[in-house]
Amino acid sequence: MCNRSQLIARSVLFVTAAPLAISAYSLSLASTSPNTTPPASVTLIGVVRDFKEKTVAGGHPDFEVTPSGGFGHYCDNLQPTLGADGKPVFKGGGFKVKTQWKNSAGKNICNRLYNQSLGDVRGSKESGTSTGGITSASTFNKWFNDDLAFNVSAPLSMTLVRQSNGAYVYDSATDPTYNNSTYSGQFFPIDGQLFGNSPGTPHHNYHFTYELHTKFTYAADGAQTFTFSGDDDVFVFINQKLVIDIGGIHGKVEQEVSLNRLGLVDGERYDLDFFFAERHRTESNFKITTNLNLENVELPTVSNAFD
Ligand SMILES: [Ca+2]
Ligand SMILES: [Ca+2]
Repeated sequence: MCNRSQLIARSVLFVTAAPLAISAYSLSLASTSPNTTPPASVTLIGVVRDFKEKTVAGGHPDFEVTPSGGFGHYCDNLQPTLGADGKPVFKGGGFKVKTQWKNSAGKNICNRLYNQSLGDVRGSKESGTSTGGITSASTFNKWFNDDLAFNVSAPLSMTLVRQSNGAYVYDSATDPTYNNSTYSGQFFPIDGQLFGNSPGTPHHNYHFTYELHTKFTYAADGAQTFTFSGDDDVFVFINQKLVIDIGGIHGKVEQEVSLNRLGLVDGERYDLDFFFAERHRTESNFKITTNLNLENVELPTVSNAFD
């Protein structure tokens, strides 16, 4: 096993942000005067888990699979509340999205948050149910939990950069690590690492998941939003409730959550738990946009990598 300092040092292998950036942000949190200039960037540390596709030895059945209903955006395959262990729980019985649920501004929203009184536009479902290529609760449980039979894990940092409008953005299309001819703006954080790259062209390490736990303080008058755009599956929980549900294997899909919909208490701190899966070559798009002041929480535990 590695000690904590070794893990921090090694995490830098995968990221553009150095731990120094984390220290700078931590210092800024200590000073909470309203006149404090917001940090120019926020670095959050999560866990990446590498998988192999279903057809190779040691492969996971949910990776590089074709869902029974075909490729596309699926919803309602998870329990609407995080499990007691802080991980999402599969329930099945979900559906493939035919047309998106939208808010009055035309932004896609999670069907669970539909509220006619807010001017939302109701979406529609394809007929029947489908899990979106998730085999079972047992296989889904491996996505975000260490299991030597299926995955290896490592810390992975992500730096959100403050924009002129005050929003923080992490976008693989513009991040210096990926905005080049090698990656073409695609999110491949573990190329040449862990299980290594998949065969074929383009030559990348596909088939991985990313898990991030962070906190923020709710401001009722802050017009706070969190938006994800990308592929494949993304699930976001705020205050343990599912608020972004972009399940399935699909091209780039965006969904936004307005914090004012969630019944939160002004000035209280809440958890935001983020879960991503890259399940199908060749694209991997990843963009977070938020005006929340996300806080880095404790260094995640990784039990498998580098032992
Ligand atoms: Ca992989
Ligand atoms: Ca993909």
